Amino acid sequence: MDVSNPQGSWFDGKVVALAGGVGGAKLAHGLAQLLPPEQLSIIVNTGDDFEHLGLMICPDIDTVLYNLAEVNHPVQGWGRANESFRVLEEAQRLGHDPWFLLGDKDIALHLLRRSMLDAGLSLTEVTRNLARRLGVWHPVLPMSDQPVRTVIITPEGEMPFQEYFVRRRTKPTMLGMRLAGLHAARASKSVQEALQAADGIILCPSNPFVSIGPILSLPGVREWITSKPTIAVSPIIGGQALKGPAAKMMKEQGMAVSALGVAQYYADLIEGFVLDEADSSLAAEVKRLGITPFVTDSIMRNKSERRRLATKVLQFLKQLTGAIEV
Ligand code: FO1
Repeated sequence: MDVSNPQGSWFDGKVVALAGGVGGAKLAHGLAQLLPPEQLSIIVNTGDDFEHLGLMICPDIDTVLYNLAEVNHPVQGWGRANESFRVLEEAQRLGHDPWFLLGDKDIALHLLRRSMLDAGLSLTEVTRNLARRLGVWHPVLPMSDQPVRTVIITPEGEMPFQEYFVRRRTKPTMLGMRLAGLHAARASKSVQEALQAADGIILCPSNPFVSIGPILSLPGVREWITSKPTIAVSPIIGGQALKGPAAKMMKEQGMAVSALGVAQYYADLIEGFVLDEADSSLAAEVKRLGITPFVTDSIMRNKSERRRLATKVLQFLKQLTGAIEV
């Protein structure tokens, strides 16, 4: 991975990115093309994790790992490229309902994770081990080593996140959400250390509720973030989410479905906000919130566009950290 920067450092100091889902993984990959592992840590949502077929599935961790390793599925963003489904096909033949698509290569990773968790390693240790096996050197940090599980509250009752997201394809109205296990969870030691050492924080273009929200809910995390220069990249462009149900969820929560709505949601955490060119007309309103807007093309269609957006985001963060006294 080319991390050379002949003009000097892309950023002076350490950057922490908060991510979950495909949008977050794409920007994390862009940042990892620019910053060496000592300068970039990625804190990942584990609220989507669940036990399935005896395996521990960690979709957001795996999406970040696969994207950083450049082995992700090129279209869907999650899962592996050049995947086969022999195991799932046979499980289906034996009567299993294959509502959650697990490919053979993906299952191999889940088997290794299962065996390491069973041997008593923490999720942080297991993720570090899996990252190395995939050739990923940047710290990919699960937000917590204790289980925190996102539960979506719908008119039909409560649904575990993957039940709502995959099996029900986000069809039920989201009335709210809760995080089961949060009372007994804390940010992992590695997450705490990364946040304490951070010179700048980036909230990736991930779903604010179900991807970034669980990380922010852990005790102390909001306080660390507010004490550091922080920017967010809008996951909403032109009133729509590029991927996933963020826009639908915002509407159902009674929020403005726009980049401005996201800026308002993060208003007490961020000093800077990255909006797409399609939303340049909202920049003045973002400014009125006391947040510095930065308008750029924020769509990441390929590897070089991930790197391009990451470059812009780091330049913006650098400019803001110069202006903010920490
Ligand atoms: N998303 C789907 O929409 N359908 C699936 O069958 C599916 C399987 C899957 C398997 C492994 C994995 O790591 C992710 C998977 N995802 C699937 C994506 C995942 O459920 C969501 O993208 C995240 O939880 C939302 O961030």
